Amino acid sequence: MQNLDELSSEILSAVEAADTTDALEAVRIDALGKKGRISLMMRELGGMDPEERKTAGQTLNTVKDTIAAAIETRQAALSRIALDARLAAEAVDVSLPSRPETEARLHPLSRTIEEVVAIFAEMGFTVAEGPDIESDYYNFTALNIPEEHPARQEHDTFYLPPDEEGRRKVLRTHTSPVQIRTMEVTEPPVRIIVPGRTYRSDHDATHSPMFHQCEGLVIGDGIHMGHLKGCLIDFCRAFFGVDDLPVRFRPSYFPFTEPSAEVDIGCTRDGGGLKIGAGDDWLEILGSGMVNPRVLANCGYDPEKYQGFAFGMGIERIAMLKYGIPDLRTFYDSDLRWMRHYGFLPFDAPSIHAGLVGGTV
Ligand code: 2U9
Repeated sequence: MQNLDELSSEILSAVEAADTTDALEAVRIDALGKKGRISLMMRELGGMDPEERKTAGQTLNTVKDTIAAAIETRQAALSRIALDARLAAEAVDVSLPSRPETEARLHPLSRTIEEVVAIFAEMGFTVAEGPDIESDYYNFTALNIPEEHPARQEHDTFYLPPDEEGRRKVLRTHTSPVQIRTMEVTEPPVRIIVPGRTYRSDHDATHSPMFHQCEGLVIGDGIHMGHLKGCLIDFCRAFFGVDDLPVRFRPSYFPFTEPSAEVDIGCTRDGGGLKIGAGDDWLEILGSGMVNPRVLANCGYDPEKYQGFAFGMGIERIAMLKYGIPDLRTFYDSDLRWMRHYGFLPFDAPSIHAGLVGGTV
């Protein structure tokens, strides 16, 4: 078996020397393939006498197993080497500075929502979201807008086809259902703002069938109109960047709030253009009010124990006023020239500390 020892070490050296998967496969075929050198020796066992065949067979099998194991080990090593080479070739230097983005723009509506969120976040509000498709209960009934109430027609609701039981879902006409859903699952205190898409069947220069609102809700023990006024005066001044902006609260009516107030800011229209923050004219910005006790009770809150205030604003409207965008319909045109004019650089995030005012470029 001297020959076999030599053959075995020759093959094992060839295994070690194989530096590609293909070379290794060639060594395997040469040794263990159908016509391989070890396989041919296996065949020769047939011509031996039984005793000799037994010893030679055992030795050959051991050699064969050793070679097979060596091939497997080498294959694993080659795979590891190949993977290391690939990882090195595909390595990304994560410490490189990002490429300055020159083409992309943030839509003024996204920017305005970011600004509103930043201001209220500073006051301790968190953002809540909910479904665009709502049940009649969450969009109307829970908000003290009963069946046959004129508000249901005023809102020009988009209704979906009725289900088997005749119930019609609606595209939410305001984000208020999210506040109802939040109250149902939260114990006071509550301090949320709810930005999102809303839908009403209305289309002209100042109305779009889909538009964006941001509503807010504060519930707690002893919340009163003074909290509402302080919160919304601070918001208006931060949003328009005018520290002494005049803010006026004008009595109004909403079924979900009592008492209710519309919020105006001081402006002037002298000389044709609109200037916010000075003059003797007023501009409506927000609706607001103390949450109607019936709405609190609908959500399982005891109105004797908890009070709250709520408010709502149209995002398109405040964006148009702040950024001088004259026509609401242009928001949805996907016009790249318009985006280059009114859009914002994507990395230019608004913050209270930076004064919120980012430059248009
Ligand atoms: C709950 C209780 C009260 C949300 C409110 C307004 C007043 C309001 C309009 C502004 C312009 C809608 O986009 S707009 O047309 N909104 O005037 N919204 S109070 O009151 C709520 C909401 C939820 C549970």
